Amino acid sequence: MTAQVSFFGDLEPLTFGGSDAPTPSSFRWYDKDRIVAGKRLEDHLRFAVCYWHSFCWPGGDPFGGETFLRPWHHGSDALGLAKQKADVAFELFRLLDVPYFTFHDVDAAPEGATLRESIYNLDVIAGVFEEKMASAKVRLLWGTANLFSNRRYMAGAATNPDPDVFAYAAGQVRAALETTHRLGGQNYVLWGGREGYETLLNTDMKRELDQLGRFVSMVVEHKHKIGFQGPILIEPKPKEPTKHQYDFDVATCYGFLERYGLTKDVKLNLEQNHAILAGHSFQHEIALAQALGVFGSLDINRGDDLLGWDTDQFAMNVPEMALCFHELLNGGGFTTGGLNFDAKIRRQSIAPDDLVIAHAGSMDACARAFIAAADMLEARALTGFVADRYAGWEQPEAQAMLSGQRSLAEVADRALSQDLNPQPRSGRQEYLEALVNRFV
Ligand code: XUL
Ligand code: CO
Repeated sequence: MTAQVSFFGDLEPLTFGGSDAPTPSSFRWYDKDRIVAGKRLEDHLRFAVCYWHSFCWPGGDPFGGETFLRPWHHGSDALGLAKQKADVAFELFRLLDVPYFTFHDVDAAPEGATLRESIYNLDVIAGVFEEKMASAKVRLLWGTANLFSNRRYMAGAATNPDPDVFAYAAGQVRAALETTHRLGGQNYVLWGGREGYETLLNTDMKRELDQLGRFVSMVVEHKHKIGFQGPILIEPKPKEPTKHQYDFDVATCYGFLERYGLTKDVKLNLEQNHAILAGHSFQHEIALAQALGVFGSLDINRGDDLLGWDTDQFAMNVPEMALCFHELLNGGGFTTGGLNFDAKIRRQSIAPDDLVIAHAGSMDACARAFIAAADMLEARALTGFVADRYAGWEQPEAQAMLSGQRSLAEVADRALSQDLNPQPRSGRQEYLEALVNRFV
């Protein structure tokens, strides 16, 4: 018996079993081959399991240490433990039958004493991944570099007052981007965990934004140089760990990308609970990113309504997700992006199969929500109402106003000469809310 099989006991890969199927051995809603809105569910949802929460986080919180006691966290042979971790990771990918995974450099491979040593370790583990991927279904949705955990990054990576930290970060990102490319990654992610400030008393914000703009531009230049096809994704988050993060939300990121001429190559990786922390809904962030042409991928999770921090729980709220997926599908769905489980089990969920149950439960919730969203879209329940609400703008005179063919004076004169007296119409919010409930 191999190590990975013994970690999850005798669980078999999950299959679709219908709505009465037992948990955790079957999916109830996630029938990956079911055709929904013209495509297989698996090809729509593009699920990814993340390395950091599932295999690296030991279950600690600010008041207590590890609860999980994972065997690969205990021992002195760092590379050997990383290989053991990879065995378990690929076993979970197989059990869940997911098409993708995601990782940070330091999740996969141990940090060395020097940058050179860290890059060597990553290279070794990339070889292990390559070998495993040759006989597995799972592919890489995205890779990324952790530029926030090590104390050298406490004052930022690209935005650090020390240019040598910027250079060190470049060393990590080049290696992580090239590794992502080598493993066939579909995207490359930059989350600016420390790109922000704790206090303006010691911060030159303009300088830091210019540093960040240059850093992201260098990543884009390198991506083209090595022929990496996927987009670079930045990930909005307003706070935590820093008091204020420069990638605050979609609107702020868009302004940043515009200012530094990056909208063509850089898109956004949106996360449910980051949206909430920014004072938005996830649906809002998805809709805005699509409207601005910078939608990339989704980190799926949820926060806790009563807590104001990033709890990264598994997404289980079907009605809420149905509206998000309605937005996603109405905007054309994913291209290179997917649904990455940036989510962790609670620290009391210490049984190995809790990892399986959490992912499977959330995959089912996503599938159920997605099917509802597709039904809603097909029935044009919301889109029909919205189209009708704006129908007046399809009239030739309205189009002329919109396309710049009329001046303010011409429009004003028409309002006067035609004695316009527009009458308000009901927004019918409750009608629409009740309508949505018919689908979920
Ligand atoms: C942190 C977060 C990260 C990024 C990748 O809140 O979401 O895990 O997704 O660095
Ligand atoms: Co995330």
